[in-house]
Amino acid sequence: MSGVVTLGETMGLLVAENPGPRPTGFRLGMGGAESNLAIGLARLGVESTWIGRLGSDSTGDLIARELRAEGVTSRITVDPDAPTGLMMKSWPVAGRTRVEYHRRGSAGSRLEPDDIDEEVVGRASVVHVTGITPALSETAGAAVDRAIEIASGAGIPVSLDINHRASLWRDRDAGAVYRSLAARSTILFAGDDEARLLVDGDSPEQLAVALSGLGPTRVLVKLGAEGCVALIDGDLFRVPAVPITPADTVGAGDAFAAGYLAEYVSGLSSEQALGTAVLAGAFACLGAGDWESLPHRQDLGFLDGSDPVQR
Ligand code: KDG
Repeated sequence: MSGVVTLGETMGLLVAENPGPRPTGFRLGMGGAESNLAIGLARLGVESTWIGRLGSDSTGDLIARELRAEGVTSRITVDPDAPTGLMMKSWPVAGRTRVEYHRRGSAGSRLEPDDIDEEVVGRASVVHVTGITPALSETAGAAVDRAIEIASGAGIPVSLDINHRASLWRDRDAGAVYRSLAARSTILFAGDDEARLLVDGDSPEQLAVALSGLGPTRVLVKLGAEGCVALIDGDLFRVPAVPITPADTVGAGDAFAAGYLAEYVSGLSSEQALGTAVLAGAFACLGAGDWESLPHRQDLGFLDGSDPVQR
């Protein structure tokens, strides 16, 4: 088994140490929706594999090292002709986060179907993709299609997180691409705004029903501070969020998906899986990095409403 297998772009992430409209003091880390998920799973004790392309540069080395340190298996194609992408995160005013991308032509965006290791994907328990990857380039979109094709051929569930990035799509029709991916997925994660790019609906419950009409049997509509609504094999669930004071909400969706998938692959009940999902999502908001505050399994008890003092 190769555990949960995911693919996508991971970039260097420069986080401003001095916030404000003219931020300074950027510290280099890394981030990417799919590798955030892979780290979240590894921290919860679930084997995970990340497939992607990195440049032959120090940012690429840093990403490979961090993933190794976090216990994520990676299948990296080193691209000698393109740099690892970069993004910058800052806080122009309190409570508002600005993310700027420097990723056009990056190594990650040059992912292609031949980078998808058939043997690794064919041994997965779940194959997880996001709506970011097809926005990066035609070859990256074809790589997603290839991974789904291998998974479907082997009877492996496909998990899709919409993860809409408006700036990557510009005037292209993201909704049509998302609907096509959803039709080939078993598990679908979407924020309520993202869901409306695929289907019509007012309430989260209506959106979940409409999304399941596209094909997935497990639909999870993320509602941020309101928690989530899920329609799983015909049963409807509403789970409140775990109350916290958020430092930075970027990465919370990846954490939520990691929490859910960690319990799904272990065969836990929907209630347990959704409970871990909202807990992991809350943890992700506690720090400024996209994945650094993701919980290890033993951390979950700090936010689960039990005794506030742990000895
Ligand atoms: O979900 C968190 C991501 O936004 C971040 O880590 C970077 O993958 C990323 C993207 O493309 O925005």
